[in-house]
Order: sequence, then C-alpha cells, then structure tokens
Amino acid sequence: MNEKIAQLKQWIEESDNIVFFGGAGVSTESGIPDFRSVDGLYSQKYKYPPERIISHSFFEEQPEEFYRFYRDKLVIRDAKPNIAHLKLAEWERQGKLKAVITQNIDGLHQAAGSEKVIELHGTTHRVYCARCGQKYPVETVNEGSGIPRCKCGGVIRPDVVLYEEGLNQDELYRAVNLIRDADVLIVGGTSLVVYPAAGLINYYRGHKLVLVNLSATDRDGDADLVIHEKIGQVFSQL
Ligand code: CNA
Repeated sequence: MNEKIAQLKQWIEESDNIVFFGGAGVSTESGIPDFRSVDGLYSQKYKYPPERIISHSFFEEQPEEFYRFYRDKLVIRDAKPNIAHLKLAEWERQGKLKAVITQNIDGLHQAAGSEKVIELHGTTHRVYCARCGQKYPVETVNEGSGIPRCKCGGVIRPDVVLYEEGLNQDELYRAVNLIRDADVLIVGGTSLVVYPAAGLINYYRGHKLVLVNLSATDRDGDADLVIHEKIGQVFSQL
C-alpha cells in the first residue's frame, strides 16, 4: 500500500463523520462509461453531441431522438455495484459515513446497500408524466420504443435532471449541510466541471479533503490528499 492510501485509510479509521461526493468515475469499473474519459460517451460519435441530446430543450423539441439515445446509452441494464459502492455502504452500516452525494443516475449506490444517498441529478429508476406528475413503472420509459405517453396525453419522462434544468433545492441544501459539517470529505470519480454540483466542495471547512480521480482536476490544488488511481483499486485497500 502506498503512503497516500495509508493516510486515507487512517483518516477513515479515525472518523465517524465521512461524506462521499462522487460522479460517473465511480461506476466505470461496473462497466458504465463516464462522459469525459477518452472512452466516455462524449468521445463517441452521435448525430448530435450528447450534452445537447440530454438537455431540456432537446427533450422538448426532439423527444423521439432523445429517447433513442436515453434507452441506448443512459439506461443501464445488468450493471452491478463495484468495490467502491460496496465499501461506502459498509462504512454507512458501521456508522462512519453520513451520506453519499452522487451525480450519478444509475442507482448503484442503493443496489450496494447504501440508504443515505442524495442523487443530485436524479435517477433512471423513476419516471413521471411531465404534464400532470403521475408516476409510472420505470419500464414505461426504459423499455420499448417511441415516446411514452401518459393517460393525460403528456410525455412520461425520466426523473433525471437534464442540462438547462435546476437541481432539487432541498437535496442541494441537504448536501451543502452534510459537506459543511463533514470531518473527512472524499471526492471520487468526478471531473468537477458540471455546476452547481461541482461547487459543493467549496462548502467544506475541514482539513481532510481527499480527491480520488483517474485524471487531474482543476481542484487538485485545493485538496489535502490527491490520488490519481482507479477508485475501485484504491477502495479495495481500505
Ligand atoms: P465525467 O465528467 O465523465 O468525469 C468522470 C471522471 O471520473 C473523469 O475525470 C475520469 O478521469 C474519472 N474516472 C473515470 N473512471 C474512474 C475510476 N475508475 N476511478 C477514478 N476516477 C475515474 O463525470 P462527472 O460525474 O464528473 O460529470 C457529471 C455528469 C456525468 C453527471 O451529470 C452524471 O449524471 C453524468 N453521468 C453519470 C453516469 C452514471 O450514472 N453512471 C454515467 C455517465 C455520466
């Protein structure tokens, strides 16, 4: 075990107020591509750039194209939690971890057993009518083809936050408070470029800010510990 991982292990052992803030890189070792890595979704060729397709205006203007991409690329079937998801759930059970705050929409933290999960960008595991709010079984949207319609005639949509849409304010405040009060803040698998989520780490006031990310981020200089390795490989040693 290298020195940095040993330091992180010690901080984790000593703390009962850890908060984890993560992104797509937490799930790449479960076989789900992230957005910004070289083999991520943004590097693949589509008729429109992915960031355009998963925007509110695109969803309104071209729902059929939106759903083609959504079902093909964002609805993940058969992925299993990896060691990073499992460790976080274990720390929660041990009373060490206060919450997982995630930008992911894949539901893998809950699948691993985590209960205190804030999903800043929503989830592909819930759907509702964009017009009347009626909830539907997730298969209504995630399976089949074409535009899923509600009895009221509205379009049924996934409960994910699209680009141009605001975050749930209650969830955001909960996340801010957890981070502000945290002893150890571990930030993992996120490029820290999508706001307002990425700005959350500014609320941390402690001296144990840990970044575990494969590539460098603009915030590396602010961290007390920076580990550029795969998060699953790091967490398997903790
Ligand atoms: P991103 O911008 O794609 O960044 C991912 C980061 O993770 C990159 O900096 C990579 O270097 C790093 N990374 C990749 N694999 C690993 C690994 N094994 N260990 C450590 N680091 C790794 O993704 P962000 O989450 O920062 O961007 C926010 C978007 C991406 C959110 O809105 C998500 O909803 C969205 N997204 C979610 C999923 C998912 O739910 N699994 C998948 C793809 C994109």
